[in-house]
Amino acid sequence: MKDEQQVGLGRLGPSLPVPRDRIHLQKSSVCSRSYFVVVMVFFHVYIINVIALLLYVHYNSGPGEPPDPAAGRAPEPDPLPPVSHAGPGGPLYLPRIEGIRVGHVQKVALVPDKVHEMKTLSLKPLLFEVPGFLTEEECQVIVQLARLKGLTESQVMAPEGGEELAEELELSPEEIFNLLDLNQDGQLQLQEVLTHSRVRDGIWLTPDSLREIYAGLKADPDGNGLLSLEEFKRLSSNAFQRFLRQRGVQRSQLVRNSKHTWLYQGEGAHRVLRALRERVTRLTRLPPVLVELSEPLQVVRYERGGHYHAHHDSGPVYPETVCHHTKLAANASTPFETSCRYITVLFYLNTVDGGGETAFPVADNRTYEELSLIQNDIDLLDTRKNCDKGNLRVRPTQGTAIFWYNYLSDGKGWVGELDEYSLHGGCVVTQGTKWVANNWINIDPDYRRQARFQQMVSQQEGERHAPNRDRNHNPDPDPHSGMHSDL
Ligand SMILES: [Ca+2]
Ligand SMILES: [Ca+2]
Repeated sequence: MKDEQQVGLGRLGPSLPVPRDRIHLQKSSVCSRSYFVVVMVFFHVYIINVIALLLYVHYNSGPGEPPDPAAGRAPEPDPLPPVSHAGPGGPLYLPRIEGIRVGHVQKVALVPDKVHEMKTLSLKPLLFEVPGFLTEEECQVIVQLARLKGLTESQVMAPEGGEELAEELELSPEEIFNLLDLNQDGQLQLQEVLTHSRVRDGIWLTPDSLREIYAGLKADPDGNGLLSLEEFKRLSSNAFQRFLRQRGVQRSQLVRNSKHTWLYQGEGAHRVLRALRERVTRLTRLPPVLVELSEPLQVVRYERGGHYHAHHDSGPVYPETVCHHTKLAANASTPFETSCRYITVLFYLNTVDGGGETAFPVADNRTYEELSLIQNDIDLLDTRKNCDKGNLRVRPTQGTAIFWYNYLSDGKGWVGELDEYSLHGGCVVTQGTKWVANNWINIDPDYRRQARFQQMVSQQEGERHAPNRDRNHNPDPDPHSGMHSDL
């Protein structure tokens, strides 16, 4: 057979006429026939493969669309996938949407009569944009409902007790100094002090205001712009914030300057709010129970001059960290409490006349270093001053939704570490008003705690047999606004 093939191959030269082939085939009829059979089998298999591939591409990219070269790697979802694949008691697995690459567009079925396009904006964090997620009418309904409910200031004017965490942990001044001294050179640089001051909502410190505080408090007598341990120990725990408060604070000097309210989305809620939650479930492809047990919709209004400096929507996960939503199931008391917001879905309810972009200052950066966020007095977290210097900005367009993962995967289908690249903020609104809404999907990185929490809720439901479970479960959604977490 091998010889026969070689002979055959030798005869494939273009100069040789076809009739000679036939003559040769007739000469050794047994081998030639089997050769012919093998060739025909391969030919058929090849044709079947090609047809199968064409059918696959056709059904995966929809009618009238060129086949996507990435289609093989990222299969598109079925049209309107079913919205139930795990009950409160069943095993949970968190599907994660693939970003493929920045600019990649995939089609998603979210509502019966429309196909949406979902574009990858960054991979770190995994961030997507879906234009036309909400209709103009739906946006207007949500704004009206928020107005009816009434909005309150997102941050109180002069917050007190910014240092209770350190007190609760009973840290000595030396221990606090060591925590702040990120580069461990025995001195506190401006960046190190600023980085720390952002842990909780307070007055936003800038390099300039910090120098002013040092001068006012005579905190840096040797005038080198650094705080030594000795200099640091002479300051009281919340000296900076107290100094600024005494001088008087404007809203623009706070971490955020906006008003917000919460809208319940469960049974009995306005049909637009319920439809929105259903759509978010389809969009995120998460088990519906996780979306249903998450925070209500937060609606935020930024007036002209409003902003929200860059922050993470969720806190880092330490072994002691508990989530707000599973606190009761955790059965533990700890000062480390966070919102555990696995995904943020942000909806633009109007097109803003000027400014108001959502900034992701370190999106797709090669590295993430806390200290390098403030360099040469340029603070990338400052959305009043430096929005134009970050890596990515999204313009607010009515009806568009963007969403991103605040946590990485643990590689086993559950929540991993906080994704530090998910740092984001609202740039200052220079013209008009900005209306946005947020849906946060709360998931406990501790799988067993999440499971226990869901079990508790379903037991409660069984006992009360009440149709309005979200009201029972979330009697007061405002505790969620406690941390530096609301957009
Ligand atoms: Ca230092
Ligand atoms: Ca000094």
